[in-house]
Amino acid sequence: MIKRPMDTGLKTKMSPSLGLLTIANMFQDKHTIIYENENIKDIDFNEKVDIVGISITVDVFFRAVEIAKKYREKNIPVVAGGIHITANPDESEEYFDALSIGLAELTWYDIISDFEKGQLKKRYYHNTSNITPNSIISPAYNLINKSEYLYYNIISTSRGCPYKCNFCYNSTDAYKNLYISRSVQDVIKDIKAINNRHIMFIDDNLIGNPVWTFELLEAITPLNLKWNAAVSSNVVNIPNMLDKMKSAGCQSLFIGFESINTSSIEDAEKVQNNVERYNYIVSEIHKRGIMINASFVFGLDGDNKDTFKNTLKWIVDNKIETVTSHILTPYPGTELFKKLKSSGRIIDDDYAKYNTANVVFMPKNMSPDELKQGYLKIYKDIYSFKNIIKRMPKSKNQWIPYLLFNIFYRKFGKFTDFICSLIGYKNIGRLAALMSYKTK
Ligand code: B12
Ligand code: SF4
Repeated sequence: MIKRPMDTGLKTKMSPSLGLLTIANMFQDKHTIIYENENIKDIDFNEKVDIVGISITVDVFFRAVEIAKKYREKNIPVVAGGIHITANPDESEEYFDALSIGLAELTWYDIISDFEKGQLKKRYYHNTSNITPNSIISPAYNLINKSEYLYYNIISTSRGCPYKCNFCYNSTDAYKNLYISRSVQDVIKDIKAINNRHIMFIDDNLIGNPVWTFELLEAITPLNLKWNAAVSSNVVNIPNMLDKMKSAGCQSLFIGFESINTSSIEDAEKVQNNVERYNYIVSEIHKRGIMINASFVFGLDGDNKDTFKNTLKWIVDNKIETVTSHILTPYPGTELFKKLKSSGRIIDDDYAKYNTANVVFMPKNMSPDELKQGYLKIYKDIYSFKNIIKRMPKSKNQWIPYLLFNIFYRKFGKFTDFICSLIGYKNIGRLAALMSYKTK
């Protein structure tokens, strides 16, 4: 993983790859699986293996090519999969023996079967026409070395998103028509396998299918969990949803507000966001004692230099507990990428910079440097001591998780990273969860 200026080692050791653990679970009863993560330790290229699978996001594409080269020099076939390969397969073919385009659940069995027959094909596309909730496979949680990660208590309850914002991987060909929620019983099995009362649902949108969400909330309420999830901002339009979430143990919600400019929201084709209702959304969520992690993206066509100070003011005025900011990044294969490419606005094709901390396209109403500096400054300003104090939640119960995240993760991440290296990431993660949510 390529770190951004504000990232510390904590970011790289945050959680294991559910994509790789999913393919691991598909064959762990038949074959020996070795799960490697070079953010944690160097890859052992001398290990005797028959076939290698790599999970690839855009920022690590070139590193994945280097890794593949080393195995292929030893005649070990390499299969590439994951979001970037799925979104943008055409540029990748020459570097790998096979490409998995889409969900491993719908490609990996064929890949291994063809490999065993010596007939590995170049491309495997997922065919989602017959997909059912039970098609989705649980990750092999048993393979996680918990001491290496800050968190391992992550669950993906779905694939895809019902919305298709133009900057998101969900607007790419392979995901355009895909949104599926898993069976609630399978999700409960994952919760049991994780065996922790604090759970993070890492789906794109936990309320993509509200009927299903109510079913899930009903099923987890008796488990007495504390949990976090990402939802779209129209969560407040669904009667009872927030009440039900609260009573099922919801602690905080990640919401893609993206911009406080209506024209930027239109530019992103984010139809579910209504800027006029942002204050109301925040007050309804806060009223129920749920914290907000607001996500913003800067550089949309409606943004200019003033966007940064206006957004900062909105964040502080609304006492948003935590904020994740990004520079708009046209991931290859997305509708945004196609639009910027066709109008000659892509100015950097080094994918290692496509990690939302670099300007790789020509913004409309700012220079690339103004966008970059504005983004760096707003991050600093949001997490200045003055603004951390101003944003303090009203409820005392939330002070510990709030301060832990704002100060020990965002502000003094390097120090926290150092402490973690002394006493173990898992221990710090557990301690933080214990202090924040009184879980084990
Ligand atoms: C959790 C998460 C993180 C976590 C943990 C990452 C980790 N250790 O895996 C953290 C916070 C650390 C993180 C960091 C970043 N992330 Co992130 N993250 C996610 C998130 C929300 C969920 C990923 C997940 O676990 N999904 C569930 C698993 C089961 O799905 P999956 O990985 O896609 O795997 C399936 C298929 O892709 C396929 N598959 C995957 N790998 C393989 C391999 C083989 C061999 C095969 C056959 C199939 C296969 O089968 C799997 C099962 O169905 C996704 C959004 C999303 N919904 O996917 C973004 C996402 C992957 N992240 C993204 C980005 C950009 C980043 C960062 C660069 C952000 C940043 N600003 O720093 C960094 C660095 C990424 C990196 N190099 O690891 C983008 C990637 C865009 C792209 N086109 O590549 C995404 C899609 C978010 C978005 N909407 O844009 N991330
Ligand atoms: S709502 Fe979020 S996950 Fe869904 S398409 Fe838009 S940006 Fe992507």
